[in-house]
Amino acid sequence: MQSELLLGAEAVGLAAIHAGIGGAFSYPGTPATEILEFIMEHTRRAGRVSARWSANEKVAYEEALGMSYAGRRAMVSMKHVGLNVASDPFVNSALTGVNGGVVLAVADDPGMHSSQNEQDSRFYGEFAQIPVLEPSNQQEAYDLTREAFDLSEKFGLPVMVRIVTRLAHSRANVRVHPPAEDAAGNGRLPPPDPNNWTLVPSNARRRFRRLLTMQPTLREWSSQSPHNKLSLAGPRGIITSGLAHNYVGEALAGRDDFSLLKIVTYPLPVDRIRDLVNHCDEIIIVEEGYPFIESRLRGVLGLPGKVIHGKLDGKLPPDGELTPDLVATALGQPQAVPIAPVSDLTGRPPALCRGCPHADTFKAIIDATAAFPDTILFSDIGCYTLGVLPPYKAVHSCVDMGASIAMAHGAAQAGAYPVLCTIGDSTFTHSGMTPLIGAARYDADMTIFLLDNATVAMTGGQETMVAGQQLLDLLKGLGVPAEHLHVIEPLAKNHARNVEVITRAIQHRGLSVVVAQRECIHNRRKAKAAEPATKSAGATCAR
Ligand SMILES: Cc1ncc(C[n+]2csc(CCOP(=O)(O)OP(=O)(O)O)c2C)c(N)n1
Ligand code: SF4
Repeated sequence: MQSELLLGAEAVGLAAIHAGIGGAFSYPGTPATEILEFIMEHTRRAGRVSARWSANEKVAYEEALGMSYAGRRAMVSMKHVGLNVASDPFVNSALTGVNGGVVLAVADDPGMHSSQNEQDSRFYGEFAQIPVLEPSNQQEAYDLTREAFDLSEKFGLPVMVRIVTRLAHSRANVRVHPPAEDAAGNGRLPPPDPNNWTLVPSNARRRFRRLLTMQPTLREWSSQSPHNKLSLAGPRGIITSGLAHNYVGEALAGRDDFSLLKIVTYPLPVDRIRDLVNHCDEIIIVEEGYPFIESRLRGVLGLPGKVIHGKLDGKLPPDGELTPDLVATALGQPQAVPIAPVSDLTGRPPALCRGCPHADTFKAIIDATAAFPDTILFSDIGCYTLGVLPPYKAVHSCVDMGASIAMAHGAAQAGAYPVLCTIGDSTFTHSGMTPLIGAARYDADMTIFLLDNATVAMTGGQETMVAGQQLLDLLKGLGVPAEHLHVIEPLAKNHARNVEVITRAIQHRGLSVVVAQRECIHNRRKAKAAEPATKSAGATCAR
């Protein structure tokens, strides 16, 4: 058996390849990005796996579902908030069911290292009523992802694999198994009855009843799963899952007086939980994310005669990531001996890179709006969100991808003036185009800044869907009048002209769009470094 040193995210990607997928679909988002990047890198020459970025997570999910319908296995991966975007096809796919196995790998971000919230995807799994697997280490990330494809085909349902940042982004040796026998195509299963996939009410009711009648089977599978490990010892019990299992193991090193249940499968393995609860007087639940297991264990009325601890009674903090020390303290164990810091560098706030095109755009916006003290600037998610920080302090909102245009339209309808918004090229094609259609249709009194740096910079420089002239054509096609579509090149030498163009756009009492076109400097460097050696003078990319 071979062994490979893999990130948790890479272990998920490799397992999908070894399970014989026909395709992998995703939209970039930390900490899930490396799943598709790994699959792209490792299947580039194989040819039989289609691995490419999608326009957004909903599209990625639907592409995976289409591949499944056509009889091939499909992997779809995203960060947790991406599942909000993909939730419509995700929830409905539990009714349609799947043909080729569909595995959804979701990476949650407790502690919000690079996210706007720390929602827990297990709730989505329960909401859709599908099986969820939660690995606690890189080996399990590999093993469970492979198994998830078999489960998906066995139950005819999508299966979710939930990982978290610290697992996705840490490495360990993983023993890998030979690729599935039929990995060269994984057959092409015959298409299902099209009525199953066509959710008109008569079919949808039938398919929803199928999903409901499957629930006892799923609960039975979960209760019988050998992945959920129960060891009964003393009257103090611990229920743990995912990454938190490692912290419990570390805290208990050398102690065997606690009873312990490790949960890996959802719906919750009720029989195993009952065994532990019957055996123990006091139970602490240690889980990464929201108190999902804990809230279900407590129910509405609690468990009479049992003492339950966790995030809901303050034994563990309700927000942020768990740490080995937090868990040790909650279990009444000594904390680990502190490791001396390797340096005394203090933390630094993030900032736009020196030479970033967004910096020049913000400088021009700030000077152009100096005469308008009531300016509101809605922003979006990307490197340009850093315009909220000094020295710019120009950004007044950042809610979710694509929100800037719709929020600006709402504010314009409230009579606010001037209303501005900034959105990057990738965020625009992710979910900014639809609100623009409405703003153009009603000639909303607002100015949109489309920051075209020709890449998805914030997540590491993935390729963008549309940039340059194509983006300008797209804007016109969506209804932006040519006379109010302006292009600027954000460079210091153009500052005066750019301020003048922006001022004109703001003074126009209707919709204006200013496209700031200049490539991200890291993208430029990457492109230069990729040029033949004789031509290249550039440094390697810093990110
Ligand atoms: C729903 C969702 N998906 C993915 C992400 C991760 N993400 C943050 S910003 C961003 C795109 C940024 O690209 P762009 O809008 O072109 O701006 P740039 O960073 O290039 O300036 C992505 C994919 C997210 N925050 N939310
Ligand atoms: S990565 Fe590119 S877009 Fe992002 S801050 Fe740096 S230069 Fe600007």
